[in-house]
Amino acid sequence: MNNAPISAGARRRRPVFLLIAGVALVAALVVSGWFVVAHDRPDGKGGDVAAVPSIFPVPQHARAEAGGPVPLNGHVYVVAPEGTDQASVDAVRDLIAGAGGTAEVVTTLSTPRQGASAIRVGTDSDAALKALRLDGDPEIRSALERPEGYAVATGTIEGIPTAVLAGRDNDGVFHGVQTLRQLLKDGALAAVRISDWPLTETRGVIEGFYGTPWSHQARLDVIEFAGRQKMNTYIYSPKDDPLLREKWRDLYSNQELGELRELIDAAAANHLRFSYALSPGIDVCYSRASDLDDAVAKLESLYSLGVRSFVIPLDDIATKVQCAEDLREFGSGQANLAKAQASFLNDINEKFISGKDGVLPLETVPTFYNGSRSTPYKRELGTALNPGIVVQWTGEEVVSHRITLDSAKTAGDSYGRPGSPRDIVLWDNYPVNDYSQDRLFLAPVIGRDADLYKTVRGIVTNPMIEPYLSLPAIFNYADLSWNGPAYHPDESMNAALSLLAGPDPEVQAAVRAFVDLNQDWQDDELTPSAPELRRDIDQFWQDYDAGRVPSGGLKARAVLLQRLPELLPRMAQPGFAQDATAWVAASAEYGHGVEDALVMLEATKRGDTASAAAARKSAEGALTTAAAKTQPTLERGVVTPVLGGSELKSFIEQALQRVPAP
Ligand code: LOG
Repeated sequence: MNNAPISAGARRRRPVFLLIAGVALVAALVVSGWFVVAHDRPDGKGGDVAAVPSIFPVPQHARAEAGGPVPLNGHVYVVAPEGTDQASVDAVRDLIAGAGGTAEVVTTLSTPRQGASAIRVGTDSDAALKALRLDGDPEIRSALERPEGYAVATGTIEGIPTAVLAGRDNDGVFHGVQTLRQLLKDGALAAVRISDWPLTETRGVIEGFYGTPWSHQARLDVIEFAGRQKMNTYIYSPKDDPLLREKWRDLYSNQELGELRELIDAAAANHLRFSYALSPGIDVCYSRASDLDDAVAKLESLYSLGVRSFVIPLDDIATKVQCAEDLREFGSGQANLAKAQASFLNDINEKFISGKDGVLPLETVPTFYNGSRSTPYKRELGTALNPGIVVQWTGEEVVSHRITLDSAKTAGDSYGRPGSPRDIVLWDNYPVNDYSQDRLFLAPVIGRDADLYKTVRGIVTNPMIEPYLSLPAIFNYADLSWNGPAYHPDESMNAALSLLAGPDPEVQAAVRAFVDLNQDWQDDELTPSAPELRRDIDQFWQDYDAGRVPSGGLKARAVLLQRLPELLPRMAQPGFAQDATAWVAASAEYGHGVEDALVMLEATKRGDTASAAAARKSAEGALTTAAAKTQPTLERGVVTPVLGGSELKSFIEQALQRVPAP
């Protein structure tokens, strides 16, 4: 895979197969708590903060209003002028139905019936805001001046309780609906005044990993989830889809085009841009006219399906030009590779992107896509590449544990021209697990500077091979990229897990116990492995060694883990449990083993050697069963699911060592 500069030790657990593949390549080529004390309020002014429901991503400004809530469980007018975004109107309707009310969609409303309420939705809300005497509100004005901005305000208009949802544009309206959803409780919308907008232009998911690509259904589900969290981008770039890389020149069959169209339409309905990433670098000849034509033809086929955003990733390819023509035209060496790539990308930009209406700036992933310091490659690319082309960058490392504003700024300079930094989108390699497919990364996203938005154009997350297990991190990235300064990893993760688990407290507890086991991100000290479990284990040994009756925490956890296979499928998002099947089964098996170990220790203390021996046998059996290879992978066959730092396994082994074998 990557033969670009992966610094040694950057990814300690990166399996050998990926490195081998790389070498081969070179050679060949919340729901969340209601009324939980609120969020950051940059304004820091008045209002009953405690009464604002938690909203994720955290809005720029949110305050409670004095007027009462807006009931949605009776007759509710949805006042949506002609041309109002249909997806938003539909979502508002669903919201009202969910609250037990009846929606009546109208384009204007002057004499509402008494006892009804209204939601006024649209991009032209001056009159409605004026009726609430908010047309001069500076925060609302700010929101409505910014792309994707929106405001939500409640009060009384024409004598009935009304919520105004004003969008700067249709995206803003749609984001506002997602906020409304979180304002709903007991059939009514909380009385609030919210002014909100995103701090970064591009916020999304890049399906950019090696291994089994996501299913069509998973993509549709992730797109919907991302839209609800106010993301705006899904980049289609699975490494193991042959038509994107190995067979990049081939055009899609009609059936494939049909599926792609469905994704593109779903993205549009959820206010995400579907961004198509064509990776010709494996065997492209940068100076060959027919290769340029083939690339453009492929992009055209996607354009005609409605795609308006394109990426040409050149990561994980040979670090030198490969064909005789290129060698003649550009010469060998890394700087010359940059020259060749810039020439090819500039041509695509000129021939395809710039002539088309409504197409977003072309993006690329350089072959040397990490590190911020200037190098001959970066300098050449920075100078030669059209300044309008955006560069995706992964931080100082391929998988970067920390990403700072300074480093992102330096990268912008290094990939740009003197005095004119390049626009950078952060391709963030978390929670991707293609280099460690036996593990899950379920810790919150940490270690990214809150003010990255000051320099990066956007942030996209490269997720795990397991789509539904990636949703918690996607939720975090939505929060981080919308409003970095208000992003709190634990609060965001807590809200994400509540949303995915649904309301059942037993299921909530099960999800959290499972997530606790999968915190460890490459030994990062900010994601300590299984913190809750370790607390229980430490407590147990303290009690045990002091001759006290154990407090029971570890036993209760072991019992809960055994119930995971039954509890997790009851989550609001059952795909999470489905994706986690192998890890859940291992957790349950270890749960058995821990309980057996506890029985064994206790029986030994009592001098009941027969019971101790039976429990030992059972614990040993659990260790064997849990070590079974049960998780299928694309390139490595079936692997043993690993849980964090193997704390459960270590506990059982330690217990077995403490008790003399019969
Ligand atoms: C690949 C990516 C892969 C990731 C993590 C980039 C730009 N490219 O080393 O497809 O998922 O590492 O293994 C990569 O990150 N190359």
